[in-house]
Amino acid sequence: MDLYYKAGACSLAPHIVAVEAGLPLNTISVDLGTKKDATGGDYLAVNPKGYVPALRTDAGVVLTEVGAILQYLGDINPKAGLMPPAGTAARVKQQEWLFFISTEIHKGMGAFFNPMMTPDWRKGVEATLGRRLAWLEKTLGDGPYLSGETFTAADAYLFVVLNWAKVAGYDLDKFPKLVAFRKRVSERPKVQEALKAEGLI
Ligand SMILES: N[C@@H](CCC(=O)N[C@@H](CS)C(=O)NCC(=O)O)C(=O)O
Repeated sequence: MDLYYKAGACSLAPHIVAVEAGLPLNTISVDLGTKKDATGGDYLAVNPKGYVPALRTDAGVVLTEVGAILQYLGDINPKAGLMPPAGTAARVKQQEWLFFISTEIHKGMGAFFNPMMTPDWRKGVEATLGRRLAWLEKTLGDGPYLSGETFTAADAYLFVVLNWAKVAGYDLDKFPKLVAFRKRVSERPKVQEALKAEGLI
C-alpha cells in the first residue's frame, strides 16, 4: 500500500494506524505547494482534491479522507483493536469520534494554518474550538483513551490534530487532560516509530 503524506499533517494518523496494525506501508511524501510527490509524480493525478492523505491499496484503489482511510486500515487487522467490527454499536461510536475529530477539531485547528486568517476570524475559531475541547477534556477524563482502555484509530487522529496546537500558537495547557493524552499517545512505541519515519523526532 502507498500512503501519500506530508510530515506531521493529518496523514500522520493513517501512518500511525498502519504501524500500530503491523501493516507494510510505502510512504510517499507530497509537496502541497507544487502538488508533486517525492517521485516527481503529479499528485493531482492521484488525488485531484490536492490534499493529503491518499492511500493506494494493494488492489490499486485510491482512498482519500482521513476518517475513511482509518477505517479501511483498521479493518485489515481487526486483532489490533483499532477499529471495532462493522455493524456494531462500538463501530458507530468509533465513527462518531472520527466525524467529531474531523469536523470539529481537525478543521478548527487546521484553520490556524490558513495564511488568510484575520484576528477576528481567529477569535471566532478559538471560541468554538475552545468549547469543543472543553467538552472533550471532560469526556476523556483520565481515559486513558477515547474508548476507554483500548487505543483506537480515533486516538491516533486526535493525537495528530492536538499536536498542531504548538505550531498553531494555540494554548492547549488550559486542557491538562488533553495535554496528558497527547503525551500518553506520543510515548507509544509504534507512534514513536511513525514520528521517526516522518522525521518529526
Ligand atoms: N477532508 C480531508 C482534509 C485533509 C486535509 O485537511 N489535508 C491537509 C493537511 S492536514 C492538506 O493536505 N492541505 C493542503 C491543501 O488543502 O491544499 C480529510 O479528512 O482527509
